[in-house]
Amino acid sequence: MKIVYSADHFLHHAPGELLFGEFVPAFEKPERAELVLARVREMELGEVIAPQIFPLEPITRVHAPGLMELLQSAHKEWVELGRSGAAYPYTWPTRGMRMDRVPTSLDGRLAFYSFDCGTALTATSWQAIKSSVDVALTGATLLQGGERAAFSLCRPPGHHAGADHYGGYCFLNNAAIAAQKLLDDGAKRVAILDVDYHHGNGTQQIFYNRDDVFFVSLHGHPDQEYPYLLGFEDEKGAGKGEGYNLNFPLHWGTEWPGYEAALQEGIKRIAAYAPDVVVVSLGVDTYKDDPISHFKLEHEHFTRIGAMIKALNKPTLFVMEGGYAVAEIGINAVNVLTGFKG
Ligand code: Q9C
Ligand code: ZN
Repeated sequence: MKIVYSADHFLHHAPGELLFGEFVPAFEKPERAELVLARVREMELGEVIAPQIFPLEPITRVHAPGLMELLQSAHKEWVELGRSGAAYPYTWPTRGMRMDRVPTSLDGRLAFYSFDCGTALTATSWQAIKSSVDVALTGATLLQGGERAAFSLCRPPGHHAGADHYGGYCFLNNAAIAAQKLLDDGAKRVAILDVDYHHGNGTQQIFYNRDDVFFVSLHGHPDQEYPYLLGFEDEKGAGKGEGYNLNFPLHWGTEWPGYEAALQEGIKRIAAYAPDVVVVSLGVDTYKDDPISHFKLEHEHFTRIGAMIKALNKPTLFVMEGGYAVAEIGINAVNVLTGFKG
């Protein structure tokens, strides 16, 4: 399969994140994509191509203009305020606060459009964010050109970004934008299978009221795990979208048998949906040694995940999401893809 990659991802390198009371180096760092790329080459997975450059229009199909504008201008405004370092929010809206008007100040807009303190904007982040979307959209184009599968080596990741909010190291939802583009260009139904360790809250929110995207996510139980406020089993979609959202919250310590059973059920439900295309939000932070996660998958299980997805026999776009056991991220991500190739 072809791999879409851009070195533009280096332009997003956060200085760090506030985690459990300490400012720590960013887990989501450039080395991640480089090690996946190195493993792709080592395993001769396929030709590595550069993304096409798309207009902003496919992004506006998914995201609010105010969010897009903030991601582009936040750091410049930050510097104009005399500040150094990267732009972070430091307050968030809560019940009873005004959500019917967008603040005009920079700090107000950072608060309004974000949901955590781990997702920094630097002077050049926007170029990497936009390029990551182009990597995903180019992968979608490959499927439209008749390829059975493609791997969009996106960085920064996307699945925590909703229509009008960013967080969880994610700014724009690469997988959702690619899925929407496939629909806009003629697909009738797209299934998104999210195997990242964290709940794909952004993707769920974007498609929650719709029946043309079936979202299935396996993730750390929100009773225990980030993002804590979404990803429960009883979130099944709303309105026309009722029945088209499926969450498998799994507890800390989940090992392959429990994971496999949930994945098998999710895949069965996707097959019943009969999608034209499958988009996989491919996070490998389910790995046993991931520094911020609590599942117990081993290298060989990623190969099994790929083989199970292959059994759907659908055109499949893999979009890179999380995975922070950096030394092993290449093995785990590429195992899914070689498992898929069979
Ligand atoms: N409990 C992705 O994998 N911080 N994002 C968690 C540790 C946020 C992960 C803190 C994790 C976001 C794309
Ligand atoms: Zn994750």
